[in-house]
Amino acid sequence: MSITHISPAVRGRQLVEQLEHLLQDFIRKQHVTHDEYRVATDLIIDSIECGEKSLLFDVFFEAEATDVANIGREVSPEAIEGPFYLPGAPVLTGPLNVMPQRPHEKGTPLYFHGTVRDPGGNRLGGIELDLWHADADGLYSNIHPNIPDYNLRGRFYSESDGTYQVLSILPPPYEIPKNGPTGTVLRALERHFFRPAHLHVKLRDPAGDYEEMTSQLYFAGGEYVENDVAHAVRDGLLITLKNIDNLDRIAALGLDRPYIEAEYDFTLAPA
Ligand code: MBD
Ligand code: FE
Repeated sequence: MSITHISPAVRGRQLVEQLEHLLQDFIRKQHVTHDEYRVATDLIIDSIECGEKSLLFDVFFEAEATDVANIGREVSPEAIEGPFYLPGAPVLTGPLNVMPQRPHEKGTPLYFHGTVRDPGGNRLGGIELDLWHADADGLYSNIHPNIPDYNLRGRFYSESDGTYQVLSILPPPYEIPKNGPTGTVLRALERHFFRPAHLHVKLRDPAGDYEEMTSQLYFAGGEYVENDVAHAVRDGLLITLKNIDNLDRIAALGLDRPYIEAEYDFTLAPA
């Protein structure tokens, strides 16, 4: 809100100039040598060339940018997108959507559901949910090798009563690749490499009446929730999981074993 009266061009110039001065001061004050400077630029080039995309930056800085986006925000909070979103995921068929997966996809079945509403509490049908997450080995399709394209990436729509439901598997904590440039930096800092288990989801309104948003949901009490290497967990993004072993409920979802239920309601901002 506060910066909308500045044109993007002026805003861009102000940001770049301030960052320029910040880094110039840093180099002078820290006596950064020419060799050290080149180590830094090589690291950035390597991280992109080896396919880590924005991982290096997202681990260190994306959470701050989403905190800024959430200042004064009264609808569902935004969260970091991370480096591994991919547009064009398969469109699923509801009302019980099933995420694209291999025939015997490893992992505990996950039933993720909830309701999409406007700020007045009215239920919103026809909202697209674009969901992506890691497999049981903590790997993302289209990023890590030997996984079918778009595995565990899918798009589906809220029903006319605003509800959505999708079947997938529960992802484990995510480990930042140890052998890449981002891993090298984390090792040098003596940090661990883990993010808590999470679901990424974008919501968009094909009719254009509501703002697109990017969320990321974590599981209360899970490993690394309290010490995410990307420091991105926030209260409004935590889901309490339920273990479901009732045979009727298992059968109703077409499953053959106990599953985990995760519920999260979204409120969208008018466009
Ligand atoms: C992820 O899945 C992610 O969400 C972030 C921010 C960084 C690395 C991997
Ligand atoms: Fe992720």
